[in-house]
Amino acid sequence: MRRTLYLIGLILAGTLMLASAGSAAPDETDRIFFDPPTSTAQQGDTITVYLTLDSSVSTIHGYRVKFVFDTIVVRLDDINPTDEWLDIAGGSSGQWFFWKDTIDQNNGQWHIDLFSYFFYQEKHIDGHSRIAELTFIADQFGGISSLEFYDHLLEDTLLNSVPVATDDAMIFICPVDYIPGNVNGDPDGTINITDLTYFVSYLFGGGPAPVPTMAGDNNCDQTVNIADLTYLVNYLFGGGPKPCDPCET
Ligand SMILES: [Ca+2]
Ligand SMILES: [Ca+2]
Repeated sequence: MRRTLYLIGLILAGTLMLASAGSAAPDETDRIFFDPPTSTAQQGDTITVYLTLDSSVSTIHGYRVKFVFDTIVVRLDDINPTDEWLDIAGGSSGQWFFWKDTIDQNNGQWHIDLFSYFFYQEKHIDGHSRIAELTFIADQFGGISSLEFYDHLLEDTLLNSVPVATDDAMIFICPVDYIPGNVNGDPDGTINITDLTYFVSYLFGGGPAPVPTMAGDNNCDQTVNIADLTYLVNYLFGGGPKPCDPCET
């Protein structure tokens, strides 16, 4: 009798373990995405976007992604594995492989093929990990480009495909080439007391207009007036917020 109860207990325990293993899986899907999902830059700026893996369940051997972007809007500067990825791999160059290639350049779009894997090993990546760093140069004033996955693969140690979701990203190049607060339009974009003097002279002394005029719109309400002067004074001397960013309004 005791032996029978013992066997029933074992069967029940096994059933519960199977049930709990089965219930843990459904909503835990690994995800590969670009971080940040949205970038805004001035023309000529360098834009950094991280290829990121959010892994909750997988022990992986490597990844491969193909993505496309608009090369009229942004120019690819470089792609490298992150220190985070190399740390996961084990650091030494004999323990990982990284490869990138431009596989098509049609119609102003570049198609990039990127993959990396660990030699002779698998790694459990638990959580959010930046796996590659992409840098772009913002080329087109006012341009918009998506960073769009069109193929992807996450492999486990047996080279089986692991289910993975992807999220694309967007890059916006600001259509405004002035910096509010840099009222005198100096090339390095500095906002200081010289701008305040210049602005006071314009508003009250018949001096020249801001360069360009909208560089005096410090609160981004599309007009240039004394409220913008108050805003600038508060920024320079009162600990107030920096003049607004017209790319974000
Ligand atoms: Ca200035
Ligand atoms: Ca204003």
